[in-house]
Amino acid sequence: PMTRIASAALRAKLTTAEAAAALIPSGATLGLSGFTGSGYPKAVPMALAARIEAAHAAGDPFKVRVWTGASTGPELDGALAKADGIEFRLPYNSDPIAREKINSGQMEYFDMHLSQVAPMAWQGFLGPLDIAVIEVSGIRADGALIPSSSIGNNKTWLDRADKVILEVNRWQNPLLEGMHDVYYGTALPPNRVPIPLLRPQDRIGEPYLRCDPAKIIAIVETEAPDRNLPYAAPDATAAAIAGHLIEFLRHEVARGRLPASLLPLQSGVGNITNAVLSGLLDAPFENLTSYTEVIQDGMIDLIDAGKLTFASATAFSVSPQAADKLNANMARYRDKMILRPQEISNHPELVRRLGCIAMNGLIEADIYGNVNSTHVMGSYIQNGIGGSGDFARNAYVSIFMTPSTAKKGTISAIVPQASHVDHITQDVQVIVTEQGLADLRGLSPKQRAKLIIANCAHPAYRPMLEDYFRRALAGSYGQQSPCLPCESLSWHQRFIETGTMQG
Ligand code: 0RQ
Repeated sequence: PMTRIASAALRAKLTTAEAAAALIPSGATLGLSGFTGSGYPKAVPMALAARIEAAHAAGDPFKVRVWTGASTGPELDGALAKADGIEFRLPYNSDPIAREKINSGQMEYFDMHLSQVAPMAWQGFLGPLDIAVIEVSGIRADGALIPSSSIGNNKTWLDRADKVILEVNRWQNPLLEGMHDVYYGTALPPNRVPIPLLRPQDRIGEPYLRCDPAKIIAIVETEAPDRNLPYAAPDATAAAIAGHLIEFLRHEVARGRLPASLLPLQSGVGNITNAVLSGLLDAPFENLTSYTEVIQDGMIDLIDAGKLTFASATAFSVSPQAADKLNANMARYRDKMILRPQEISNHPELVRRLGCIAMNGLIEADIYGNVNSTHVMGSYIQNGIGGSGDFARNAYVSIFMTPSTAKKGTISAIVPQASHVDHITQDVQVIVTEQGLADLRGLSPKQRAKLIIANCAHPAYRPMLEDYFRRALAGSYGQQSPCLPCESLSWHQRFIETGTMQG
C-alpha cells in the first residue's frame, strides 16, 4: 500500500511497534493521543503491554504514567491496564478493565476538567512529559502532521514531550486532511489574549500539527480501525427524557429566551444524551449548530436530515455503523465539521461567549440540585467528570438528565444528599428524568427541592423523599438548605448493605 509519509527524512524513521515500544523505559510519563475511542495509538501500546507483561513475569515491576485526551480504546487503556502497566492515569477513563483496577485500588487516577489538561501540562503543574505517542493520518513532505479522528491534547503532547513516537494509520480517512483547526495562539498568563472565535464554524488556526522532527524517535505504520462502541437504541425512558427536554426548548423559544435555531448545542457522552439528539430529528428546530466535545451518531443523523448545519468538536465518538457511514460520505460531511484541540473545544471563554446549551448525563442529583456525574455510592468511579464541568458552569443553560432510577429500580437517581458532588447547585439549572423536568433557574434551595421531588423523582421513591424533606424542614440546624446529616446519606449505606435504597 501507498505510504502516507511524504517526507523522505521521516520515512527513514519507520520501524516496528515492538522496536518503538522498546524505546519506552519503565517509569516514563507518556502523552498519548486519543479521545472517546477515536484517534488513539493502537500498535505501540499493545506492544508496550506485551513488553510489560514479559517484564512482570521476570520480576521487573515495569509501569508507566499515562496522559491522554480522554477515553481511548481496548488496545491502549484496556491492554495497559490488563498488564498492570499503568501507575497513574489522567484524565477521563471509560475502559472497563482500567475502571476495575482503579476501583480495586491498583491504579491511581486523576479525573480533570478536560479543558484544563493542556494548560496545566504546559504550566508544568503535572510534571515532565517524556514521550508523546500520537496517531496521525499522514505526514506531509514538510513534516507537518495530518491529525487523525481526534485532536485532544496532541498539540500540547507534541510540544511538551522530550521525544515523539508517531503511528501513521492508513485506516483513517484521507479526507480528514483539512478538517482540523489547530490554534497556536494560546499563551501563559500574563500574556494571554482573547481567543478570536465568535461562531462554531470559525477557523482560527491551521489544519496541521507542528512537530520538531529532531524529537521523533520512531514512526510506525498501522491500518487499524478506531474501536468505538455502539450506542443503545433509545428506549421508552430515553424517549421520554428527550420529549420533556424538547418541550422545554420549544417553550424557551416561545418565550423569546432562545432563538428559533437555539444556540450551539453541547451534548455529553452516553446513551441518554445521544437519544436526545435523535429526538431533535423530529423537533421543529432548524439551522442548529453544535459547539461540543464529540460528534456522536445523533449529530450525524441531524446533519443528514438537514437540521444541523455545523458541528465543532475535538473528536468523533461514533458507533461502528456511523463510522462506516461517515467514512463512505466524508466528502459530503467534511465542510460541516471542524475538529479542534480540546482546550479550545471545551474552553470556558468560548462556551460562555457562544452561549452553549449544555446537555449532560448524571449518576445522581440531590434534592437541592447538586449533581454527581462520577462516583457510584460516593466512592466507585464510573467514568470521570470529562468535559461536563467545562460546559455546565459556563453554559447559557446547563441541563442534566438521567433515568429516575438505576440498577432495576434499586437505586434512586434523586437522593437526599449527593454522595459526591461534581456540579454544584449553581451550575445545574435544569434536571430532566423520564418523570418530568425541573427548571431550577432563580429558585432557592427549598423551592428547588420541592420541584425536583415533584417533577423528577420516581413514584417509588417520591414519598420517601417528601417524608425526608418534611422532617428535614422540622429538624434542621438551619433553614437555608435543610438537612439531617445522619440520615441524608443513609440511602446509600442501605444500598451497600442490602442491595436496595428502598427502606
Ligand atoms: O452502568 O451499564 O453497568 O448498568 O452508569 O448509565 O443510564 O446508561 O447512562 O450512558 O447516559 O451515562 C453519568 C455515566 C451516564 C455519563 C453517565 C450506571 C448505569 C450504567 C451508565 P451499567 P446510563 P449514560 C461532557 C460529558 C460524566 C462525563 C460527562 C458520564 C452506567 O453521562 O460518564 O458528562 N458523565 N461528559 O447503571 C449506580 C446510579 C447510577 C448508576 C447510572 N445512580 N447508581 N449506577 N449508573 N446512574 C463532555 C462531552 O461533551 C463528551
